[in-house]
Amino acid sequence: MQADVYTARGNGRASSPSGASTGVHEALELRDGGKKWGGKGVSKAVANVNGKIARALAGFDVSDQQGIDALLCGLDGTENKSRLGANATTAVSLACAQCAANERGVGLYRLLGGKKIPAPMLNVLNGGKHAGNGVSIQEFMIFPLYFPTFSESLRAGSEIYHSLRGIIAEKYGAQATGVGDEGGFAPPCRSTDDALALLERAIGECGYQKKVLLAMDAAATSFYDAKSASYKVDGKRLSAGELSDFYVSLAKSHPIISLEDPFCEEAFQDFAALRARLAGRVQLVADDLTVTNVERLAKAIECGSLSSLLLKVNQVGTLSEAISAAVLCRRNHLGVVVSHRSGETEDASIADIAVGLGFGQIKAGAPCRAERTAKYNRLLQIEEELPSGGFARASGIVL
Ligand code: 2PG
Ligand code: MG
Repeated sequence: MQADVYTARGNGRASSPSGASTGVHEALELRDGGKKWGGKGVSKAVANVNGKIARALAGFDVSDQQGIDALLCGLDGTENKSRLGANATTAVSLACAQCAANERGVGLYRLLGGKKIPAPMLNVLNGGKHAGNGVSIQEFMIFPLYFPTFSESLRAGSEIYHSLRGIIAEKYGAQATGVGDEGGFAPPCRSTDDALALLERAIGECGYQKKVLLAMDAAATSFYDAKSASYKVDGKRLSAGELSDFYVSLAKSHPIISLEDPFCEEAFQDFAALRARLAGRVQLVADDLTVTNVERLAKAIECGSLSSLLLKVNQVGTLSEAISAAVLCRRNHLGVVVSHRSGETEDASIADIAVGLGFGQIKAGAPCRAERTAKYNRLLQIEEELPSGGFARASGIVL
């Protein structure tokens, strides 16, 4: 949902996205329920923006982001934004940030202080809840890391994406080249190995073997069975230990440099054990485990569960709270991957946030569909504005 903020000197617009594989600990996205829009309407959240929130914010200094976000949290008064809706608070919080940038005549990334353009993780093959192809792992990404500029890394990503399309058409037929939620293809691969092999072949055909690595988001909560405490992957039931062995063997046979949510959203210790096994080789990213929430992140840090945090503003509901999570990561020498959602909008604020925070990594889907390309196009625009380019390459990855 979208919010607009107006002041005497400027205006700002932002939208809150939505996720298909949401973590149970995320802030609540307020939907209307009932029959209209299949229950997915947001008229209650819109009424909260136009009513309570608008009244409370009238006359507030839009450049005081922390003050605005504290006010939104106070007004909501719940642990998980369930009164106002995190969709309402996220849209307003980001619209205020955009308005403050607009008042000063600069891009939001400048207001956030950074100038490092992130390396993109492009999700080119979709599975799990983002596709209907029977593939357990949710995201297979290409990570063009070793290029001198962002635009060159994006070009490589785009070339590989189109080469992958040809390979899939040849192997599974043209009908298998439809795309999933994040713009990646969704072919009926028989195994995780098969999917990774397709990506490697596409990278090889484009001649980028040494410059483009692989990343995966397992989103393992979606294939975890709590009753039997096991995971169903590639048609097999695996214990956490067996799943850990599976990831270690995948990392041996494929050039995987980043792995997100390898276990379910409560498995702090399993994350930590795998992180130790893959130390120095693979970045372990926490998403559903930590949900951009400082308390859960602190617990994950204490357990040693992650090397980088996946940061999504709408998981927590305000920009300031998301920034607090990023600050905690910086203090603990952890990385941050700024991320889109599977249900995105044309809003490109995450591109500015990624540059502004300066951790050097963004995950924004395939180079396909306008809600994904909006983020990449914004990064290209920022690259033109930054004289030195400021591209992060592989520097933001924490292994
Ligand atoms: C994820 C996200 C984005 P969703 O799991 O990392 O790729 O998916 O928005 O469905 O939670
Ligand atoms: Mg994820």
